[in-house]
Amino acid sequence: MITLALSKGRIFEETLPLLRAAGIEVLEDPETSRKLILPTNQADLRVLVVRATDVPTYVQQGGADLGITGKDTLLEHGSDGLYQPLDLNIAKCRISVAVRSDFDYHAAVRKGSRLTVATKYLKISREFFASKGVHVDLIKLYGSMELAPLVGMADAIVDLVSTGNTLKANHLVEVEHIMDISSRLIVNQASLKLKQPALRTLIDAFSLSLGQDG
Ligand code: PRT
Ligand code: MG
Repeated sequence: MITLALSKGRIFEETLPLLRAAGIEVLEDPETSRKLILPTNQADLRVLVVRATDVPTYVQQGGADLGITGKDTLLEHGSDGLYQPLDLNIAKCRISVAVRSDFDYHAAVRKGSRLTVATKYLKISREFFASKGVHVDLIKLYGSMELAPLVGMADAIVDLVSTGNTLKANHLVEVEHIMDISSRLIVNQASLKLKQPALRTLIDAFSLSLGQDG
């Protein structure tokens, strides 16, 4: 049995066409089903539905043989013991610094001001600001980071941006583009050895449907 960990929402939606191209159909819809283990049309492949931030943990611990996760989640979590054969180029966005439109971020940086930054990406933020030599106090949030500058809790946020509509709706502007983000296939290294033929076939099928060499 091969177990694939996916999160509901955009990653699941954008993974379906890749699975379909490999001849795999997930037999239940995670948005309507209450099941956390979904069967597929392949008797030896099942899908686990887990929180996006838990996908690397499931794969690392062997609860799943492989999974699909954002580069943001992977960088925050760490990728020890994970084999990363493919960038699937799905769920694309960027991770950026944003501030209230009336806050002069570049002037604050030039002056060497200490900035308060709200984010769920502590590691990415710490590394980014350290590389710029900017001193920051980080506030960990689990969602709706956009609120923090609006209520005076932070000077800036570090968050994912795709269309930019969420920032715009909250009168925030992007002032730094930290990095581009897409989702990766991650594989448990022990599984790769123990279940080599089946996993290789699956990785190759993903790779083929992307039109790249794996
Ligand atoms: O939402 P939940 O708390 O359940 O979990 P999650 O946020 O961890 O999962 P999910 O499914 O929302 O995101 C999973 C992965 O999708 C992320 O780790 C990213 O790799 C990727 N992804 C791609 C995004 C976006 N695009 C995205 N736009 N994840 C989140 N967003 C959010 C962003 O945080 C912001 O609130 O959408 C908002 C901005 O979107 P725009 O289009 O208004 O700019
Ligand atoms: Mg989300």
